[in-house]
Amino acid sequence: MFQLPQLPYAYDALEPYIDAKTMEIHYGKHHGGYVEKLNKAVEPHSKLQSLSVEELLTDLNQVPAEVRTAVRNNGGGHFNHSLFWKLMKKGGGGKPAGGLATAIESSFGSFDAFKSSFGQTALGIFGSGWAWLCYADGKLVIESTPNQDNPLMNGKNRPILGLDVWEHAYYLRYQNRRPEYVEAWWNVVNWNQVEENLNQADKLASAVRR
Ligand code: MN3
Repeated sequence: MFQLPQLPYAYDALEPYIDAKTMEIHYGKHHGGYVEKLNKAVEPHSKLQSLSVEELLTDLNQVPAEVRTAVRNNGGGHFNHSLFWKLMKKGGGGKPAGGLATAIESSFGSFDAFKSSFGQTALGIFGSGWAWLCYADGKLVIESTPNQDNPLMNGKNRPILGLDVWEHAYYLRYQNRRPEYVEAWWNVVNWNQVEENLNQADKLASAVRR
């Protein structure tokens, strides 16, 4: 059975940038709903139950056709949100340091250039989706996915940072003002976690090369 992970902070921890009510509904109802529907989809398929959500998403062709869309949407939703909660923290924001700062500078020229490009990608998504910073062959790239898709579904790029731009992520406080939400979100980014994700992605990539 797939399980809703513990939220690593209180609902109001990200105030005033992300409000407590949004966090409560987003985590409990939306993410909770993806987990519930994912479990329902894999229930008749014991082979799928033994796989991790990442294993499901990286090879959707192994999923029987009649539940593939449900696994894609709800497995994606489960995976994306599990990543997303950890990418934020109370007192986050500022700038990345260490190897992550170096990787961002060498891939985008500067942190500000990265921030502006990532923000443009987030604002350019029509309807619901995600903006991602991904590790790809030793470099960092920005991409976006629609709905609850994840870069892992499309190839080898591993997401290390992601921003949920579904309206459910911001509508209560920001209504239709996605630019204000995106701008505010930088204040809660947990750069230590992003760096940890980068190191993890790098380790996996060198294991494959070996
Ligand atoms: Mn969401």
